[in-house]
Amino acid sequence: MERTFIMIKPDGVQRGLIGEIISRFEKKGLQLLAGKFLQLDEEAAKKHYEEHEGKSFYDPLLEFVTSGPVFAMVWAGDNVIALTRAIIGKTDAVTAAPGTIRSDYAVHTNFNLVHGSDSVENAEREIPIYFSEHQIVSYEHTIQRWI
Ligand code: RTP
Ligand code: MG
Repeated sequence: MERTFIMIKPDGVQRGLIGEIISRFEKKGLQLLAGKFLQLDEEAAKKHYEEHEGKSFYDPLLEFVTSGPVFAMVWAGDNVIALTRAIIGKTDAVTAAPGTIRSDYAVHTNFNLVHGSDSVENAEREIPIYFSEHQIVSYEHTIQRWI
């Protein structure tokens, strides 16, 4: 089963959207495998966003994601990476499709509420930054029969 790393960013937490965001993934029929409320230190943030080092938005991005608590999760399901990216919407709230999280709730690219891994390689690289394997559960998801 494909896995992905999802993180509700500090703006999503502060705006009271944890439940709303989790609800969208739950209602889709995806399976929650792990969840953790934490504040990122600079080292973890740098590891997470290493692919963006040197870009113009890198420093503000690090400052933003370390500015307050985040809610980190692992979700699973067939095509979970593509499905969660579709539910989240494009990076820029202006071009994100209506009905996506970023279109419905975000205004600026810099504060776009939620992160989702963009490939299997990145998901498997990001998950261990936040979770050890024993913190990730494995259970029969009975809803799978219906979706
Ligand atoms: P994320 O990694 O957070 O899920 O977002 P993403 O894939 O949609 O976008 P990505 O290109 O990976 O960029 C990571 C985060 O950096 C900020 N960003 N700002 N001002 C800009 O042009 C710009 N581009 C990216 C956003 O917060 C984005 O989510
Ligand atoms: Mg990304």
